[in-house]
Amino acid sequence: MKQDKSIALMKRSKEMIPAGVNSPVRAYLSVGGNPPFISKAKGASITDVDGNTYIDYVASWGPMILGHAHPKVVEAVCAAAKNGTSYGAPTPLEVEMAEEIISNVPSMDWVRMVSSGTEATMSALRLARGHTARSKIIKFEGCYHGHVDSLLVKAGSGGMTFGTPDSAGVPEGLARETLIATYNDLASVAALFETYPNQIAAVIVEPIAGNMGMIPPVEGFLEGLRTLTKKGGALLIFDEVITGFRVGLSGAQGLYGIDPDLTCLGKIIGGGLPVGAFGGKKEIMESIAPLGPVYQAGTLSGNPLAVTAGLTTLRLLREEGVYDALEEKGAYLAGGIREAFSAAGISVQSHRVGSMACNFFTDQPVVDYKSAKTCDTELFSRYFTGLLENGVYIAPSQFETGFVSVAHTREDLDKTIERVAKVARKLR
Ligand code: HOZ
Repeated sequence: MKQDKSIALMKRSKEMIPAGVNSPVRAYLSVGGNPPFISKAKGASITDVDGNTYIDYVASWGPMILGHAHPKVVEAVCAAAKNGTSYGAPTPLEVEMAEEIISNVPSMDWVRMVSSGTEATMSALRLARGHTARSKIIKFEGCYHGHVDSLLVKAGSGGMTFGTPDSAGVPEGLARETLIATYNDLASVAALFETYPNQIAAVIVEPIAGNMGMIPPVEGFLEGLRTLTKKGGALLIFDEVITGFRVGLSGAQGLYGIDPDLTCLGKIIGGGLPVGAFGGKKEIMESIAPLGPVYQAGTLSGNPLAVTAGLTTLRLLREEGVYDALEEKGAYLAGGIREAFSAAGISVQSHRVGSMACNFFTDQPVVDYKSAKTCDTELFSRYFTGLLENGVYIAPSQFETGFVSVAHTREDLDKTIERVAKVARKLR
């Protein structure tokens, strides 16, 4: 694989940008090698500056559910840009976006747009604390909710990949307010409610964990969280930044039939532009400024370009059969990959919900952080490098999720399965 231009760019970049990248996992430190610098993407393919083209399952870490540069999204964004790119004032587009979100996600009576998933979780936490007048929160080991101080405790994603789940720079006093429970283990949550009565403002959870690899909730886990939070007077916050509009129009909460108090969204609702949103029950959202005492604001919130890309995406997702097709493609690919691993005699735990999937290189069932950590990350690195060299682009970490898009064709999926089989045979 030719990489001269990417290597030269990395060299230049490292002179100015920490590790040459603007987000840690992109540096490829855990898998080795030089990250390809991307110059363009179209449909299910992504192309680097050296002219290598890959079948893409990163999908910009989730947003590109329609594939890259969808003609209708591109056209809408170009048209919107001609009317100006930011006003810092209300726009009709934001009203349409709020209607679109609320009509699809029944637990959200009200919503506010922000500019990233991190901003959404940060604001939802502050709101939960302000609304309940309590300061402690419960999060799950290995869940990642953006790089919010209170949430960078036992965090997944880059924290897990690089062995730094507790970030330096988070004041001890703040970290103490973050209580850690075990994903898929209700007893660990119940114990915290017992130890800290009337002190817990909220439980925040990825209803399908997507940042310690992809781990679905076990039966009864989310229902149990709903019961425990109600009983403990705490809010239940669903971080659906990854799962929102990914596993269905009403996200994981629709899939599993749960009614959280607050929901955080991002990724897909921005159609590939920077966006986030948080929302939920009206009586809680009324605490937000200027109606209530919880302050939250943003110069680029509701940005017309981002909202246009998001709205166009959401409307296309509403078309008949989109999620059935995603389910079908996800199942076909996961089935083919499972067979390829089995034929090669490699033990993996294959997880999939709709178009989200992950293969853990371990023979143990993976249900939480501890079991995810049993993976052979060295083997994953060899797998990753093999796929990259064979034109398949997956996330450069065992602890991330892969995404299939509307744009992946049967031919793309077959090619992928073939290449996985080839790489898997060499892993033994
Ligand atoms: N935290 C993101 C994955 N869960 C990575 C984002 C990026 O590097 O673009």
